[in-house]
Amino acid sequence: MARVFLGLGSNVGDRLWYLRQAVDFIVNIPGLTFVNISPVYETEPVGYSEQADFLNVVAELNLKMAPENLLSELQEIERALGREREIRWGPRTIDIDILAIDALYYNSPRLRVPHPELANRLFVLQPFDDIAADYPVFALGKTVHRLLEMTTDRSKIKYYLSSQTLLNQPKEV
Ligand code: A4P
Ligand code: MG
Repeated sequence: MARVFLGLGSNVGDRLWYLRQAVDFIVNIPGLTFVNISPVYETEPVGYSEQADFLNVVAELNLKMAPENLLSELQEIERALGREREIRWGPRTIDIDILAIDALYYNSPRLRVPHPELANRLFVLQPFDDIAADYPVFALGKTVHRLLEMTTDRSKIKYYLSSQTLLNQPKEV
C-alpha cells in the first residue's frame, strides 16, 4: 500500500460540481482508498493566462495498483466528465494530476512522478501543505512545507470553501 497525492483543477462551467464528481469517481476506483482532501482554493491561471480562474484541491489516498493503471483510471474520469484536450495548460472541465506516490521516482513517456511542475505551483503546494506539510517528496529531497516556502510562484490564490463541501455528495451523473 502506497500513499498517493492527486491534484485536481477545474476552470470551466460549474467548477465545484466537476470537482465533486471527480472526487466521487476517484473514491470509487477499486484499488484506491480515500484518506483526506484539502480545502478548495480559487487560483489565478498559471501558464496560459487568457482563461478563467481555477478551483484547485489536493487529495490523499492509499494506492494498491500500478501507477500507469492509476493514470488510465484518472484519464477515464477526465473523459467521462467531458474534458476536451485543446490548448496545453488551457481551460479544462477537470484535470487530474498524480503529484507524488511515496518515494517513487517514475519516468515513462506517459507518466512522470513526482509531477515535474510540483515545486513551481502555488495552486498545488498550498493545498498539499494543508493536508501533508511534513510529507517528504523524496525525489526533490524536501518536505511539502519546504517546497511551499521555496517556491517562486507568486500567482494569486485564495481560500474558497472547506474540504467538507466536496465530500458525501449524492451521485448525479
Ligand atoms: N502525464 C505525465 N505525468 C503525469 C502525472 N504525474 N499526472 C502525462 C498526470 N498526467 C501526467 O496531460 C498531458 C499528459 O501528461 C498526459 O497525457 C499524461 O500522460 P494532460 O492533462 O492531458 O494535458 P494538460 O493538463 O493540458 O498538460 P499538462 O502539461 O499536464 O498541464 P498541467 O501540468 O496539468 O497544467 N493554473 C491554475 N491556477 N490551476 C490549474 O489547475 N492547470 C494547468 C494544467 C495549467 N494552469 C493552471 C492549472
Ligand atoms: Mg494534466
